Amino acid sequence: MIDTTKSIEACANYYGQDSEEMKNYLLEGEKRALELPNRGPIDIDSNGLLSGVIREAYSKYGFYIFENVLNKDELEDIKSDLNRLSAKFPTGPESLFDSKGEPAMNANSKALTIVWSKPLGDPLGGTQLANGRHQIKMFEPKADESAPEAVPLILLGSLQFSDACLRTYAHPKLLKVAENINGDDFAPFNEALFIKEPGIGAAVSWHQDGVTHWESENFNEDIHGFNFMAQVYGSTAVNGVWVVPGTHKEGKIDIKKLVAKSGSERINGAVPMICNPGDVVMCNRQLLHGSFPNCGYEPRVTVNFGFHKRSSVLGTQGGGIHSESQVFNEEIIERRSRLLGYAIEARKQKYPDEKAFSYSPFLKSGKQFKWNEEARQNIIDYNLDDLSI
Ligand SMILES: O=C(O)CCC(=O)C(=O)O
Ligand SMILES: [Fe+2]
Repeated sequence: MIDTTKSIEACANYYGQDSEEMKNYLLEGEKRALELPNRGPIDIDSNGLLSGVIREAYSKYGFYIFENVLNKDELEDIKSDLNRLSAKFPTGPESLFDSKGEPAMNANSKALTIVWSKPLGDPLGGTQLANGRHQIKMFEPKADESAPEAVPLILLGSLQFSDACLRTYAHPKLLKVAENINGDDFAPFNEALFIKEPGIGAAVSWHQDGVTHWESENFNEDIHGFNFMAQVYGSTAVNGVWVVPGTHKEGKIDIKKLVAKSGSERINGAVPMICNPGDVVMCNRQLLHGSFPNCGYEPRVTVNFGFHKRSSVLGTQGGGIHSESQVFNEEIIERRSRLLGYAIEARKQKYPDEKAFSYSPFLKSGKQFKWNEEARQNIIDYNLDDLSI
């Protein structure tokens, strides 16, 4: 586990008169997180069934930490793509050029690709962005003078920008988990990178992800799907996502009320996701979660990708957060699923000896994919079809 002693101290110091309280919150949260029985390797039996113990813990707490899923090579692969990508980030929110004056990595994108923030800011909290689901504004500590004016927080449509992320998307064990939770005809959601550099990385205010099914007569704990959160550098109390265990079963939560009851944005009972590099969290999208600005010393990059039950998206009017609101029909779901087809092929090219995941809908339709230059062109702006619910 990453030693956070120095980071907790440094982080608390940003919180002025609340610094002692922040320090205790971080320390106590870390302790309680480590006491939860919701971590371990992916355990799938010879029939392809995910262990009942894991399913129960996931259902009880709303998140489960799969340890050691991505090996060193895969992590290095992602890091090297990240380095290449960040060198080609636009110089700011309005810019189409990177720091060398060349076209930025997203210069031709029609879809939204980067969510920016001021350093250590909270760009979503208390705004109407994302359907107003981020109900409160988090404390925004003052970043160092040397910090850039704006920093990227979320990179959307990440599979078109990174082959390493595309390959991780097809990790056979993770897709097997998706199949167990959401059925063998599971559908994609969206993919993103959450980037939280030390001393500048922004907050993601407390929220629940789902937007469309809270009032559904079929409401249940899995109806808004889940996200995998793969940790490239690990994740700590200081830089990681915090969750309130069990809240995925409670319906839509009045976050303002909860914050008032807790006396501050340090919501009672919350715990951080504590991960080593290579761990992958499965997080229910209905779970109350959020992250503080990264005032510590360790970076966090999460390779995020989510999946739904087909019944949750088919025929549903999209929530309009990750894509224009439209009714998701078979055609859109099939089109959006091609990323799985390309990802599985891309992974086979890199890991020919690994047993590849086979996606049931492709078996049924006989659809075949090739990962090549043509496919690469084909996925530009694929995230315009994100199955946002
Ligand atoms: O990584 C974070 O800080 C926030 C992630 C999140 O909100 C999500 O994946 O839904
Ligand atoms: Fe979220």
